[in-house]
Amino acid sequence: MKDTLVNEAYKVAKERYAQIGIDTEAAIEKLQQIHLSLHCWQADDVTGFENPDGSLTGGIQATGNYPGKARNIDELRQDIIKAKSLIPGTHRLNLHATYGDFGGKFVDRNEIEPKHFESWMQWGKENNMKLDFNTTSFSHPKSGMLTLSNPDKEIRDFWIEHTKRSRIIADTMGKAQGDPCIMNLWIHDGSKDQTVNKLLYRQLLKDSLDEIFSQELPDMKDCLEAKLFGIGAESYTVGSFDFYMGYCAQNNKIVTLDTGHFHPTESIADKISSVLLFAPEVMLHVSRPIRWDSDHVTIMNDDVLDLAKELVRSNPALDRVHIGLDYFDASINRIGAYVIGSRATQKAVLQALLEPIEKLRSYEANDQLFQRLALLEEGKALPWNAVYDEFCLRNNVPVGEDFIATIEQYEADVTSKRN
Ligand code: RNT
Ligand code: ZN
Repeated sequence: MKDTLVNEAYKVAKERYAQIGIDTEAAIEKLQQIHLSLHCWQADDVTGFENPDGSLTGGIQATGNYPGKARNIDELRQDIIKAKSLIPGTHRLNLHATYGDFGGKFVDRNEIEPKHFESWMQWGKENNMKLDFNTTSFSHPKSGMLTLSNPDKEIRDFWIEHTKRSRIIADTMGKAQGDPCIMNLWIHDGSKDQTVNKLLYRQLLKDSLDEIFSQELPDMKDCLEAKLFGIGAESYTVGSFDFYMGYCAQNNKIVTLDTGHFHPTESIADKISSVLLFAPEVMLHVSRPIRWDSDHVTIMNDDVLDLAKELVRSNPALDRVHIGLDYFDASINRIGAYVIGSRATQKAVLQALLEPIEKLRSYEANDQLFQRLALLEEGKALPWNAVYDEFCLRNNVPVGEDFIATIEQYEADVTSKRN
């Protein structure tokens, strides 16, 4: 894309927005401050380095076998650096506990330590990426159908130990980067068929969490991710939304909202203004469910746009919401998947930042509802894309579809040679 063309289009867009009282420079500045938490697991289909030959369990699935997935820590890092070079702004990296630098040795989940993530902390510093963290209770012989809610104390204690250690790792990362590491806890605990002792497992999960959180750690923050159902756990999920909403409200923990974890017609956007009244912060897992929690690559669809708009409209929600991505498509170029999803999320946030919210609110307050709807509709076609292009240019990343060629080149030079 010619720089001058981008600049000219931006100049016109800037004036057009000024006509409705919107400062595009302020929107660009704000977007620059939004650091996405990029999920490390798109690069290798949620395999990790604990047992690269193991299969993915816990009711989640990466479908497809597109060639070139990262096979080790160096390849994963190389791919993430490539993806990052095509996404404007500065972003975080979200690691799962199974992505430690285990040096080829088997380290069980109840043995992980900060030293296994030292090279990541170093790498993060060198590459200007702060780290977030996740416990991993799936894809392990002790995963079964119940982990932290297992009536078998030995298994429950194993996962409590894993989670306690994960929090210490997250805290060490937070300290090292001078910014809290956000640690997400998602467990697949549930049941395929009708369950008659639901209360018991939820009581056990609550007790496990209470024990885990009894240790105060200043440099990390906990977030808890609910889910509706998983493959093989269709009838009952211990960690449902009601469960975690209650737990987080009572214990001042961050609520993780994964856009694939609700009934298909439920609006995740509508949850923001409610959840933030009762929980301190929200962590988002922006994903694209198709018919189920399929974890397709995020695109700029109405769901994502609505969500982004709520973040801005529920001001100051943007300051209390962490935006992470969570999808794993193994059927297309994986670096391309990162770039598409990240840029789509940013484009949605930018459009939200460019909304003539004052005017819309005054229409609403005055019961001018035709006017409100008309301005919302007209707003969709305002030249936000020229602002995004300018944002890319200022961040020295390819504008528009130009990143396709860069990824094709990387595929020819690097990923296609892996097998
Ligand atoms: C699963 C959850 C969870 C995982 C990652 C890999 O449904 O969304 O966040 O996708 O932890
Ligand atoms: Zn998720």
